[in-house]
Amino acid sequence: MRNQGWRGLVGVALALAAIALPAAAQPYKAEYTLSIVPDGGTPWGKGTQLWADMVRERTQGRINIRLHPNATLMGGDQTREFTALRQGVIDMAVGSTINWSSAIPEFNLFSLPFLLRGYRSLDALTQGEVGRELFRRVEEQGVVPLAWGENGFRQVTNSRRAIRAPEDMRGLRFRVVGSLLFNDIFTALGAVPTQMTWGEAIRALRSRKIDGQENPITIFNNARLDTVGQRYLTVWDYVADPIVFVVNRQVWDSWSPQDRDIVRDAAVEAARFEVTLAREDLLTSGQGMWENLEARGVKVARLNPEQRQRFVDATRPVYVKWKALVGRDLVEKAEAAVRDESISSKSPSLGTRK
Ligand code: X2X
Repeated sequence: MRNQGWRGLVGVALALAAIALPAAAQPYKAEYTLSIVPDGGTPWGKGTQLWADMVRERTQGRINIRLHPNATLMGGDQTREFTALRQGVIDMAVGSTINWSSAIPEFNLFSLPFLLRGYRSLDALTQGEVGRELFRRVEEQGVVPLAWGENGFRQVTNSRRAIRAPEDMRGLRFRVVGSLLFNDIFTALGAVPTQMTWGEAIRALRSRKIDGQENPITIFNNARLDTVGQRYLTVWDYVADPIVFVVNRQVWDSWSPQDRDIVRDAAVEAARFEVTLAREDLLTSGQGMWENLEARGVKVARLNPEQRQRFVDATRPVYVKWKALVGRDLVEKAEAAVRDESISSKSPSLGTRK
């Protein structure tokens, strides 16, 4: 009896050790890499830096994170970021749903043309069941998602002429990001899309190899695209680009439960700050945003409901094709969430960016 009791205790001790060992076996790294695609001066960059700073401070330096902006950890190729993260080449990232859509096709949801109607509808997706489902997809790929941030609603700019109708885009050469959905949208609108990384895009705009691009206003301003001839901007809010704060699974598992809590809480706080900065037009300091652009020689065009509808109609076949590719169930859930939101807030439609 006594002998058996002793053996039982050993068994329990071994079992406990087995639980504790993997964490103990993986020591903390001296420094963790944190990747982002744009410049550190963007809202995306500032929010990410805040995450790193809060974690370093709250863990008393146990988790020491270095931010690597401008996609340098992937040699500029932003579409490889998620794979590098999965493989542990990168420890952490705050990445765009567009850039990661090659690994997670469901992320193309936010790029379905004209699905979204303002910030509230975007929040209804990321903060609701759709957001949770997308986080499960990320988890399944061996990456730990912690919080949603935001690059922003993407606006179209070019150096040639004002765009108020699909015909205005005919023949113009646009840089598009790395999902074929964007090629389809721009082709449907009669334009000539070319896929490039963001670094290549800035160079191609400067040398006038392309006529235009599409990005949120904060990215436009950070890169000062007005100084490379991008004189026409159309506010069309055709897609939005949420970003996700994540950690590689092995790295996450190597941290103590307390440290994981610190990293998660800091991600949530930093993401909240980041979204506030990204929605510059809602900030008092950002009220003059559009006027500032005009003062720098950028002609800003806004679409009225009829004009917007022509873009919706022209891109409808693309929406239908990609709805099937993203997953009909998920898209229908998203459509219902957008509809419910617009009924509950009675937001009219276009221009309700609150
Ligand atoms: O490449 C872009 O256009 C950017 C910076 O917005 C993304 O990373 C999706």
